[in-house]
Amino acid sequence: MTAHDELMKQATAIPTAALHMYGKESKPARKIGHITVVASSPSQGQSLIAPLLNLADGMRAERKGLAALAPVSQSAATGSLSSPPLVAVTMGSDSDLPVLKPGLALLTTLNIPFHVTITSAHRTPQRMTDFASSAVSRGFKVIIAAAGGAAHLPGMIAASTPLPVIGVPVKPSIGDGMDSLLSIVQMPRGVPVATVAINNSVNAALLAARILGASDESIRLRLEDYAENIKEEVIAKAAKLEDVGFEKY
Ligand code: RP5
Repeated sequence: MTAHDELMKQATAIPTAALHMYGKESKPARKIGHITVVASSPSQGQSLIAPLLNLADGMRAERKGLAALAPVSQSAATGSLSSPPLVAVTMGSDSDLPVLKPGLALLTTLNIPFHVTITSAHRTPQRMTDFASSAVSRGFKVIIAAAGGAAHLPGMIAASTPLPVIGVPVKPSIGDGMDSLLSIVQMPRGVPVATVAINNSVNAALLAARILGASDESIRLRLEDYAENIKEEVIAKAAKLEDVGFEKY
């Protein structure tokens, strides 16, 4: 049994899939066939092919001796939403996670499915490159990348994908975070990284939502609701301040 037998088996189990094998001998990285999957919408298509992509990623990782990238449908990594993740959120270290949590919570509130993982630019460079270069085929539309210190992760991710990348500069344990900010924002021309303020994962989530909302009306409407809510919060605070005075507020 060859490595791709399981892939062929799973593909033929999809009623709307057709398998086209070229009759070539199987070798690493050689294209020996392709699979056509017919679906009624892009999201249905992504759901159908997600198990095949996960399997292919796992086979590739095993061949290269790497830890497999987490499957796109893994619920613990994708928040509480079951549809295929549109936003990939990655960070250089689990020590960045507390900074990202408010942004992840906001993506959940906005009903935007996301996938969250760790890809260190200097500790796991191959994993980072595999993650970025497979982001399009895994169905992601936007990437949020957080890093601190010599924060090269967002730029390196942007170098390996055509998707928009939003960088979150994380304030390190030493210093004020200006090193992270400048490392991410000062990308040389040709490889852009949209950079938010230091530790501002909420703005990263909102920017990702705005990018998706440009072509998705339901996300755009939820963003309008969000803007209305924060406006009302300020108006209520102003009314209270004017009512009770600054000392009692
Ligand atoms: C960067 O180094 C990470 O993004 C993190 O902000 C920083 C420190 O990482 P740890 O030493 O806490 O793992 O790669």
